[in-house]
Amino acid sequence: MAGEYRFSFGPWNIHEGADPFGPTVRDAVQFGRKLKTYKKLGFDGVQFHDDDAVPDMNDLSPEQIIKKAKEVRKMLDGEGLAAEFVAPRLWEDPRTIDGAYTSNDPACREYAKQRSRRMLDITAALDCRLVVLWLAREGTYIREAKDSKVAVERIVEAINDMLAYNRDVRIAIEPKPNEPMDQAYIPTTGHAVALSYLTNEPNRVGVNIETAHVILAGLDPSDEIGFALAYDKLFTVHLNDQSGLKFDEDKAFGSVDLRRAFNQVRILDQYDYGKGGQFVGLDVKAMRTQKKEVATKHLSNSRAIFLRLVELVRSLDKSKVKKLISERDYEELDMLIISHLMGG
Ligand code: XUL
Ligand code: MN
Repeated sequence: MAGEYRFSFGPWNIHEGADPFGPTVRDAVQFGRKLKTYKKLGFDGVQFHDDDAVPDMNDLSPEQIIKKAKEVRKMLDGEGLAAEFVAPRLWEDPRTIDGAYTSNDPACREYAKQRSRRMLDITAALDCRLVVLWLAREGTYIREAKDSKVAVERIVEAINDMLAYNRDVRIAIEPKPNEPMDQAYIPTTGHAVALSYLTNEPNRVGVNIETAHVILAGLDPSDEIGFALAYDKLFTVHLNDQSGLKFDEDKAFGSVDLRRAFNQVRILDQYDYGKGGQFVGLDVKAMRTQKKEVATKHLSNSRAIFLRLVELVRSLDKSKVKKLISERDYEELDMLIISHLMGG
């Protein structure tokens, strides 16, 4: 059963434990050493930010960037790994303080455009066909700071530029309602799907649904997945968990609400997620309290929980479910699911 799904995570998921109120608590793990842990933990795909692949890329020429990315590609080959996606890191540079594609400053918007093109060069050099676009600072702290109609048009323009620049990629927008901004312009799956139809090639633009982001928007992750599937827009997922409406926690998958995780696995499995080559992507953080030697358990545990839930999804008595639905006995259906999750 385990072989039916392929899993991925990003190198940022093995991290030093800094948070907004405290410094790092674990030594940094060098990129090459991180790559060596993937297979051991049961993962086949690597998610990249552009500068995870090519650090300090702003100081390099386009040719140097491509050369470095090709070296990373060789490292991946050596480990038997694939690059699942590349995402432009558009939230750390001083030129992205007020947003990237939606910045009010034309010079900053130009920086974002050029950086996105370099990201696409890296994507090609890694032999990768998927881009993830987390629109981190494309929003506002106060509504009056930007024009929301113009902002959407600028995001569309930026996506069109990327679609034209690298014709091999598809772009998965990763919606998030807030953090770091007070209010993001593309907060939900529905916004991302609608935006795709404003672009020049809607069939090349879809979504990456992250559990925690959906919960922060007050929505249900499995329903958001269903919405994206109905539009054939589910290009990838970022599974994790989240305890209520607070900062983005990126907890291990299923660790807060097992039933909510079960329902995400249920809809993915029901509609053959992964059969088209999609990875089960995780975006999870180790607790800050975790010691270095055991700071990858959040990854292996999330994967194990996903696979245990696949078994539970498949062993659920479908005819009983059908019967209870036809009788409209949802109290009994509720009990059936809870009993099943509790071991029968
Ligand atoms: C931020 C987030 C990002 C994206 C990739 O909340 O989830 O790490 O997944 O840029
Ligand atoms: Mn994410």
